[in-house]
Amino acid sequence: MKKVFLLITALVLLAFVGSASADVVIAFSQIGQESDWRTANTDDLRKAIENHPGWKLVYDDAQQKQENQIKALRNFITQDVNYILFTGVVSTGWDEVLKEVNEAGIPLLLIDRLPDCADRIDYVAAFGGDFVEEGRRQIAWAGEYLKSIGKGDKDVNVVIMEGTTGATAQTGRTEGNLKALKEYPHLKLVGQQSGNFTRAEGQAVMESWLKSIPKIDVLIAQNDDMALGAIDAIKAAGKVPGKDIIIVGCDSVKAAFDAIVAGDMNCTVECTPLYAAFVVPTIEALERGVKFDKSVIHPEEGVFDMNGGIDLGTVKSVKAADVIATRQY
Ligand code: GYE
Repeated sequence: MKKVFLLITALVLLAFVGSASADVVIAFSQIGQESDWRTANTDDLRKAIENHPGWKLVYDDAQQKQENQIKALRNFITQDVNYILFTGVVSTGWDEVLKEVNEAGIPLLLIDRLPDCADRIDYVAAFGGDFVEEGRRQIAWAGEYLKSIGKGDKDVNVVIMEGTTGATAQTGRTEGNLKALKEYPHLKLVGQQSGNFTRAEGQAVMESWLKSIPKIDVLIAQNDDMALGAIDAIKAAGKVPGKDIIIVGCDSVKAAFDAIVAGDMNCTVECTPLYAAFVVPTIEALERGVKFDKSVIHPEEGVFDMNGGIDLGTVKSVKAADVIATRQY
């Protein structure tokens, strides 16, 4: 009798372990924690996956190092996870490891920064910002805003603070920035340097520019964190951010909205980090057997500023103060 009881207990335990390990395991190779955008992106995906019944998250923070991401991806393969979410710190150097993911037959979802090998590998779908368009919008906003205040025919000095060198978000935004500058010949480029997408480096780069460039009228920062760091540097130099220097950021994080409402910053071009709304239904569909065909999806995004109403062709700016209460990140 005792033996039968033990056997039944063992079988029940086995069944339990079996069903627990039948979780859908989703592994996420994240770049690091360089910005408010990144934190919002991690939190959004983490919450959605961890709260989903039957799903389990395996998370890896690569601390901005490509070699850490390569290691993490190989660990995911060894663990035989069910899905991999991937965004690369830089755009090049992923061919080999992503082909290994393909060979292991693990469905790959590309998010945020697309690797340059995207055409040569298999993936389910790609979700991320249209970085070239974001860069175009930054310059177009500055050009159109200056026109709207009657300064469209005056030469102004522009500096571009770039993101992490080689990141798709940096190469794309720079391409958009530089192309759009040709449409606004009165915007003169007088400085171009990386602030690595962080607040601290944004502050340091602005400090050095303020010492070395005699006159700066417009700062284009490829993310809001760098713009916020630059604002600190501008204040410390005794200048008035948002007035002496027009500041255009990117991402549209809460702190940028606060800075715009406070009058320290003029505009932020949106790049949403909220990918769970795409990732969750896609994995649910894959689980139901739906097939995907390497589609690239850019979310619809806005532009937010002090007064609203600046027409950028593809989008019109919205007054930040009017929508600040509805923002999720
Ligand atoms: O703009 C920046 C972050 O890849 C879109 O990375 C992302 C960028 C974002 O660090 O704030």
